[in-house]
Amino acid sequence: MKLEIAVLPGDGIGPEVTDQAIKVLKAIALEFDHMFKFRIADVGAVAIDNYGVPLPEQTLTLCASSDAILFGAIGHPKYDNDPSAKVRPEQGLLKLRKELGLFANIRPVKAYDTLLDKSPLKRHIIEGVDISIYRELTGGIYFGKKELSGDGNMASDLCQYSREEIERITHLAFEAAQNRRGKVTLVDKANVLETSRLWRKVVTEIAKQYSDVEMDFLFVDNAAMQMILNPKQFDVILTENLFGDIISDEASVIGGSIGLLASASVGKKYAMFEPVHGSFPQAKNKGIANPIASILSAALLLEHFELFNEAQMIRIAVDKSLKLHISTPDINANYDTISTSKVGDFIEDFIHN
Ligand code: GGG
Repeated sequence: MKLEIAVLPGDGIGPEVTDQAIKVLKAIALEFDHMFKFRIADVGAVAIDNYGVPLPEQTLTLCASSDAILFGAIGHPKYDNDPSAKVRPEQGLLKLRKELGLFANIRPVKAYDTLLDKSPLKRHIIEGVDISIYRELTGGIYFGKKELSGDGNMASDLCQYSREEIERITHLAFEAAQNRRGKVTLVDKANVLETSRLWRKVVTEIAKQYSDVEMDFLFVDNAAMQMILNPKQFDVILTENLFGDIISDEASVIGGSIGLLASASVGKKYAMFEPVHGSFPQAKNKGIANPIASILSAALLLEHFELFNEAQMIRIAVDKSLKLHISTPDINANYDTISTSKVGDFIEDFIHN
């Protein structure tokens, strides 16, 4: 297969983890006789430095003319503590999702057998956990009108959802559940929020078309607690933008590190693959960033193009690396530390052998 992949490494540890994913994809291309072409562009703080905007026109054009996008991470501390900053790295990612219509962010969460004792949660609670989170990505409070009063003492962010925005991701979530354990949990705050009540109404209607899928609802505060108390009850979690962002970071504790959590963002036409983690600036260029989330995002990219054997090869290599403690310090505290690129080298070698 021939694939043109736009690569947006971004900021902080983004470039170093993305390098490892590219290394692994190149190994897959060689072993399985594919042709992957990588074209790199700026996004985030690095794009602001180079072009004055977080998503330059040429980056967007490149993404729109590629088969898929491999994204690293964005964010820079100099913007975090500056409330007056007019441009921010994160705007690049949000604009990219909106412009390309990437409305569903799929975040698989699983407990790795070899890391069961790494999680602060008890082994019997997390053993066997396998959740797929469907986070709505182009609506809600992230994209509603934002206002700050003239005196700077009042601010608002509008949370808005349309029926159509809810419907399209709901169908994806139910289709996913049909191929999994047949359950969708809608996470909302319908006792308080009007948008959540619309979500419940629309999801309940759509659920009738999927009689083989069980559906339940949880308020987000309860869902946050259930994720720690009894995560095995979840199969597919369907939720809006902000709740999905928070719940999935919480769920990463089950796997043992957010450095293991990959994601796919899909729309009607485009697809982007990125680690769930951010730019982790403190770790930049120290060789301590975990590349597995980025490498597993590459596996999701392959699955998107139905290259299942290739993706499976990456997953087996990742499992093996974890089993042998070929891991970065976030999950390897009791063993010798392995650098970001050494983890990538191990997975690359495994694929070649
Ligand atoms: N790789 C994910 C990343 O860079 N996240 C940084 C961020 O600001 N994300 C906002 C969001 O996911 O909503």
